[in-house]
Amino acid sequence: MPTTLNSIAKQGANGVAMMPIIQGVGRAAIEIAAVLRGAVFRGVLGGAGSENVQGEQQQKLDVLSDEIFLEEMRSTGFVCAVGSEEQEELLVIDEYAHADYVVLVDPLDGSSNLDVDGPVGTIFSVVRRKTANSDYPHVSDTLQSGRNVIAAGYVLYGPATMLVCSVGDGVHGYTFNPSAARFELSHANIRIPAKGGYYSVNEANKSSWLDGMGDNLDRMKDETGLGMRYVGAMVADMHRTLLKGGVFLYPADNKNTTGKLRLLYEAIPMGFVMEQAGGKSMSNGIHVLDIEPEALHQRVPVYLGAAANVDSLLG
Ligand code: P6P
Repeated sequence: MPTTLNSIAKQGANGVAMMPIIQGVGRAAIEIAAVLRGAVFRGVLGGAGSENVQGEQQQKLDVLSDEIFLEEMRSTGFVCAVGSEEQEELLVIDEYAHADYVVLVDPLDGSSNLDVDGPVGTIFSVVRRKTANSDYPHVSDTLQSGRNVIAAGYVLYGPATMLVCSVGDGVHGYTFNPSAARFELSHANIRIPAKGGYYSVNEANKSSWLDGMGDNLDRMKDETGLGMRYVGAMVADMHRTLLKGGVFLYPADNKNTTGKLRLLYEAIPMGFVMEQAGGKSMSNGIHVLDIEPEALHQRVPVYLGAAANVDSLLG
């Protein structure tokens, strides 16, 4: 009997909620994957004619994926609010404003790949609210370090649709089985290889990196001899790093002086997964999971991968 998302390990008092929340992520993933497959025929590729809070052009599918994800989180009954890359403010789910959990999400990461049929993903993280259940959820409920993450992971929309997640007991990969119309365990207890793999970075930005990261990368390349792969969608680059080894990095540069990737719904969930898989996640000289968030859309530099490669990179 295949292992499905119903087997999500129970983690103490949180176990009751984690399974329905991750099942909700799975339902959203199935819906989003179906929309992506038929997007070109439904006229939903391309720009939405709007910008997100980051000032980035929203793709129509960014908006649609955000709506799908929010609806599935609402249907769990355990989520009081969602912090989304696509929404400037915290989205409170009013009928469940008393519920215990807050979810952070990048609903469709790497959406600039869509027009060329490249891989994209969804990234999520779950924390218990800080405010009392009797209070109305507040953005401060999202501003928690990665040490408070209860569950996190990502969906990769590639040749297959994979949901990779952890509830704090290792990292497990579930692949959508079309014939059974459900996610089934395909990669139990993923551990990042200590050696080998690739370095993954947009090297075109190298001349504008801050903090001497250009020289650091050259030194790491000499020390490790790693090849390079880069897709331009964090989920795809992170997934390859997790399975094959190496390091994924997005340093701060003259344009993004505090980094490009978002702390709460990119760096922290990916850092949690990487560390649960035996890897290392660093930013500005400390562990990503130790950063105390100050804003919902805060950006940070990230260095995620096998410990030896991250250490070689950061010196
Ligand atoms: P660049 C996608 O826009 C994203 O947020 C991440 O998914 C990805 O790792 C990064 O930005 C790519 O940025 O500057 O290389 O296109």
